Amino acid sequence: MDKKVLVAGAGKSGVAASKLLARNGRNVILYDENMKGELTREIVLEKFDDAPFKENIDTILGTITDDDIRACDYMVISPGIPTDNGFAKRVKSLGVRVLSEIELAFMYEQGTVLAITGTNGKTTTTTLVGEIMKAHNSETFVVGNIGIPYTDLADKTTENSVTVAEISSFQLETVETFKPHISACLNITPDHLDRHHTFENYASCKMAIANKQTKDDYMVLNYDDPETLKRAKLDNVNIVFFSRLTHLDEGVYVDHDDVVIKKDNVITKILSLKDINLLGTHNVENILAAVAITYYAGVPVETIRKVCTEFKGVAHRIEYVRTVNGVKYYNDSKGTNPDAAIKGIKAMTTTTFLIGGGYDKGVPFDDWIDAFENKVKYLVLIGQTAKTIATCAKNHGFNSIVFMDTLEEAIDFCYKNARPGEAVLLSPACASWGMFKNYEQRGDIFRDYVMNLEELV
Ligand code: UMA
Repeated sequence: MDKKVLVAGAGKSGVAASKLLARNGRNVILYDENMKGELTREIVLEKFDDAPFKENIDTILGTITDDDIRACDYMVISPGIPTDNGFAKRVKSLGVRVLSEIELAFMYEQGTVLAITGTNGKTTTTTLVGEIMKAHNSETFVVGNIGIPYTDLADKTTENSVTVAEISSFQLETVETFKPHISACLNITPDHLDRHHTFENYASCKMAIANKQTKDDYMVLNYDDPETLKRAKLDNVNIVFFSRLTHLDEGVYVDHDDVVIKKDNVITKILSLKDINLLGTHNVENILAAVAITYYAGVPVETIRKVCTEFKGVAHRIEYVRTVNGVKYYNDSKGTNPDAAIKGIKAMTTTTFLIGGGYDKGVPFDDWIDAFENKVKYLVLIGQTAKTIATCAKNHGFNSIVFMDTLEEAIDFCYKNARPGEAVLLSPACASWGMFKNYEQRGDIFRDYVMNLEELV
């Protein structure tokens, strides 16, 4: 009789992996250490309510016996479970292979895979690549760390489909055969060191995305990032660089305001950065990477240009909403702390009405105020932190402050006072709680309200 498959972790990945295995005829033991004690059998079973062949899935919470582990062919590990924790080590010591959820998905993959990793910019780049690919091929799936487990859709792929996958370092710890046609590593800066222990380990997990690629494949790397540049000498795969700062001999780069590609000594203009709605140099890099990935995936330049110039960014992250009466409105509701909000204001290239304030997490606002430089015309404050932020701003010599009771009133103030060429940015530097359910709801309300503002001709 066929051995079972052990799936570790009953979160999004584990549930999707179990369903995939069950509907493809495998018997599954879904195991969760349940360290927080939040799970019960009923809670887990509910996740399988409408799953075909759910009778193929056994659930074990808390403790699992060696015999149960040995009854399994291999274990699919969820990304959140460190591969060097006690449980994973025990499984390996019992002779059971440990594979990542990505690896399982890849067993069922039939089409072309474009996989994107990196410390920052993964989600924006994956989303943009997904949009470009969808415009070119209606059979495009966007999956992975972005929030949709790859195993949710892997067995729906076909010879003609394209899977665009955002891949984290956690997911790359245990890949064996995973082989994207095009991989990308956008940048590598220290992150998740509690999990990977050293920067070198973390970097090699990221670069593992290319381990199984061959000379028929491409790896897209950031020429401007010293850590990706340093690791670019790979013999197994064709390297394609992108650069914001250097005119490359071959690759995708910025020439004045144009994004161009140079290949076999021929330079082709892809698009003008003036036509892009995304703000910030980090987003220029994301666009360059997306252009490189999709160009090498065979998408015509016109399609790449069209989608890039229409792309509004990932929701709630310096997301361009609309231009009303010559004023551009941006939703950066994801700016839920001063660090994140600093990126928001730094990305602005024009005089800005900044809407801030919200739930009080007791953090200092000094660095955020310092980042205003001379760009902020008015700071429009709402929420619990309004007074604290105002005091801090005044201490830093910034006095153009108004208080509003609601987000809608704050938008109205900006609408009435901003002049053509100026911008309005919601980037609160605070959590939304108290006024909103979460930052998504705050951003949605901002976007909806702005979409309904009247254009005065
Ligand atoms: N668990 C154990 N033992 C452990 C740790 C966890 O049994 O030692 C159990 C928990 O009790 C829980 C389950 O594992 O029930 C959770 O599994 P998980 O943490 O892997 O979470 P998923 O819901 O499967 O979500 C994962 C990714 N989470 C992590 O990598 C931590 C999601 O990325 C991803 O969107 C999703 O798969 C779909 O692919 C999130 C993330 O924070 C957004 N990613 C990191 C990042 O972006 O920086 C890497």
